[in-house]
Amino acid sequence: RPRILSGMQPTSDSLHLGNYLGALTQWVALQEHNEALYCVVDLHALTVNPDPAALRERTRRTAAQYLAGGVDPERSVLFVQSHVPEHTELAWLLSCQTGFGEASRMTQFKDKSAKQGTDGTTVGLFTYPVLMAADILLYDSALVPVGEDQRQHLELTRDLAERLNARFGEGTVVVPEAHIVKATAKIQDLSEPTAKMSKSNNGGKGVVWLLEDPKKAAKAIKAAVTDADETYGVRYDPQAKPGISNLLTIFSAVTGRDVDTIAAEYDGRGYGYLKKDLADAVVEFLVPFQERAATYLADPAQLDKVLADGAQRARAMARPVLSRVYERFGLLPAS
Ligand code: AQP
Repeated sequence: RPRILSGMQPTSDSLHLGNYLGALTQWVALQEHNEALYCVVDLHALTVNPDPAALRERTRRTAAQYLAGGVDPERSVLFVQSHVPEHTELAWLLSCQTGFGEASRMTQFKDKSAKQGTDGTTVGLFTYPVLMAADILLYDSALVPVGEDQRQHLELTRDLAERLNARFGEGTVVVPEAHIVKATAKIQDLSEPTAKMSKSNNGGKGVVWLLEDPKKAAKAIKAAVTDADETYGVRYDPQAKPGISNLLTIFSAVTGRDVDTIAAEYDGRGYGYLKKDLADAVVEFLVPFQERAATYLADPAQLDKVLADGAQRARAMARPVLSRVYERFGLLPAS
């Protein structure tokens, strides 16, 4: 069975609808027929210098949301990145194979460092994609389900994997593929539909948080920016109608109904009807999701047990891969 790996950063109290539709739903689908590993990438979150107590809390909250979204810890390996030290060990080897210029070209680094300035930007933010490559290559992962914003990092991972195989011999690492489901790969911000919905965007006004009061989510949907083009109407056209198209994408993803069918149903009726029914559909999804998350969060000891078990299984998979790569690099075995 092919190996799958993916993760999210515990950088906010709640994941958002973009994380859910772009990544988490794919994770759940893929765990059916693959050997899946899903981690909370807490080491990545250190790049934003979080408050320690908040990081601890958010790590558990993120894991609880994976479970609430349907990640099954019996079938998938659910763990916390820092519990498997092999991630950082492999990252060092990869950082010695990554060009400075190559890392400098990562658009996410360029965007985030431009906002933070030279002194506010850490070396950790710069090497973030190298650690991400280590996360993936450490498990011989074949497939990596992510949203569109991670495509460039995946390309870097593939380049590194090919470089290692060329330099140290075929089979040093597995070259992974990105798994990006086009329909939901980029959920846009509701108040700014040309920008992606993001944990760190726009004061959160156009973000649907999975753990927020569903009434607030409904309000954000009803206040969504729609399009001021002359061709008033409901149709899927991301170029001309980014706001409406984004609402249709979300509607389709949460109800499982086809985008064009939904568009036809609301065309000619005014945007208010579409927004109201979408708000209801999202609330209908959020309420049971939040109940499930609350159950997992009510028993942190049990949650920690699930994560400890996952870490043990992940380490057992990581060790032989790391030993193989160490050996190929010419590092002398300890015994
Ligand atoms: N808007 C989105 N639409 C579809 N997929 C998305 N993802 C994120 N935003 C969208 C996917 O969710 C996963 C989360 O990865 P992450 O925790 O590393 O966070 P990120 O990519 O940095 O996402 P955020 O939430 O938008 O945070 P910031 O504000 O820090 O950029 C990934 O698979 C991502 O593709």
